[in-house]
Amino acid sequence: MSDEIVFYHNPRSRSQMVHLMLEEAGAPYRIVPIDLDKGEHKTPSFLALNPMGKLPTIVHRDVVVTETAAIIAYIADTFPAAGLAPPMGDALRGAYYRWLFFGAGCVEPALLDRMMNRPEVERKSAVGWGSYDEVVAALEKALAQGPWLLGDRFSAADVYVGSQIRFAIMFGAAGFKGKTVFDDYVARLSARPAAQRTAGG
Ligand SMILES: N[C@@H](CCC(=O)N[C@@H](CS)C(=O)NCC(=O)O)C(=O)O
Repeated sequence: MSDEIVFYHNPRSRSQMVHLMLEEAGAPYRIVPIDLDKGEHKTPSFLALNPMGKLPTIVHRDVVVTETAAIIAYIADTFPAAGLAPPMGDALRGAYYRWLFFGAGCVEPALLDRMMNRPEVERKSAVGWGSYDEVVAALEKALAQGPWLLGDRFSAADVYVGSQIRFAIMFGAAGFKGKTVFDDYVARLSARPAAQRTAGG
């Protein structure tokens, strides 16, 4: 069976993060371009893969994986030679999971709240991501030592959360833009060869 990952991609979408991850991992892949304007993500054949009709979506060895964070974690584990996930039993595995899941469970909804001007709920204790400001502060603290979320070790968590932070800065999100800790982190990410290979898509 081919080891090639079939990657359904549109550069104007979250699949950009997966593109970066595929390059970081040195994984074999083939891009299937998806034109969102033409609704190619809502065709019966695409919906058979991902009933949400969303990107990113990959197929590897006949297995479909969706959800950006899950795909990134899957690639890290499937191509271990790239060293993008601390192995089972490594103490850093805890921090690795922590920041990957924080990206999906906290950064993503907090950022969308802010970008869509959704009012913050009154009962912060009942909301998994607390508040936008707390999410920003947690990331700032996590990166205070650097250079990466796991300290000296670059990981797939940086691919995911780093891309979210880059996106936040690009859109001028308060708390991210103009803050040295985030600017320097994104500059380190952008200097990586994989980031340069995938710049613009
Ligand atoms: N929870 C998903 C969200 C994916 C998502 O919303 N993708 C957008 C593009 S950035 C999409 O495909 N939107 C098209 C649509 O829903 O019609 C993830 O993290 O991967």
